[in-house]
Amino acid sequence: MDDDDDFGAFFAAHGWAVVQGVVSAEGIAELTAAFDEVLPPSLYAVPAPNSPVLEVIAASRAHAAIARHVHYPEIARFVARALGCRRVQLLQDTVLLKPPHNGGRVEWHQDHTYTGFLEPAATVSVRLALTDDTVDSGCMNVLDGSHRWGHIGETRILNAGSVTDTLGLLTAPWAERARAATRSLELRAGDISLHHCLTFHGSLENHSQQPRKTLIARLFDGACTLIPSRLPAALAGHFPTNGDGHLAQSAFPIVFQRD
Ligand SMILES: O=C(O)CCC(=O)C(=O)O
Repeated sequence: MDDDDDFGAFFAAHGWAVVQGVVSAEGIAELTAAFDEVLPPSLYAVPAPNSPVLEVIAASRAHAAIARHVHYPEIARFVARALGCRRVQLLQDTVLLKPPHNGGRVEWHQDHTYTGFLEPAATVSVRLALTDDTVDSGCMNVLDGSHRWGHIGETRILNAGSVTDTLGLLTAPWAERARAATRSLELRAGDISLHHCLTFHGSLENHSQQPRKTLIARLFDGACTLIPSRLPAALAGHFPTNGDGHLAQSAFPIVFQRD
């Protein structure tokens, strides 16, 4: 087995993975400066207990450092290794801030609820920690192996104002299984975590005095096809396809391709 096989086998079994020390301290400083332009510290300078999580989508369009990171082939290569696929395309990037003083709970969900316009379910989120993520600062929790439980609930594509709890839809024996499968993904700044779009995940409040800053790239297997009927009709124009139903690279760039 080579490294790719080991990593792919771990991800296939667990539905998540952590890789330490992917981005250097200099890289984190540069990305944090860009992050702070998108979500300025003045937004959370005055303690406001129980504030919601703050998210901005597509910050890469205006910030070169963020664009470089989310288009970096070495990041996408982790996704190719995780999924065992040949081509990886960028779906979206998000900056996420969990405010200090008990802010920013994210309910349990599967990303496929929001990205289920692509089939098969082969989208992976790569989260880069810009600050240390600890249990105290509300690090992300996953349910180990839950990517093999299927998709629970309805898809809510581009029409959901907030992430809602779908773990609560599970019946009692599954809820017990969920408790036993919970893992907390603590990260140091510069580490990444990856999770499959069917892996249940969420995070609790940030009880620390510092913000938790995360940069997320959502990437997908270029072999996925678009299911147009799952998109709101008014937004279909934002999802151009090639003649064969794959999302066009003009809008969703190929960021990694095996020879
Ligand atoms: O970082 C978190 O706490 C939650 C992130 C999340 O829900 C996601 O990446 O889909």
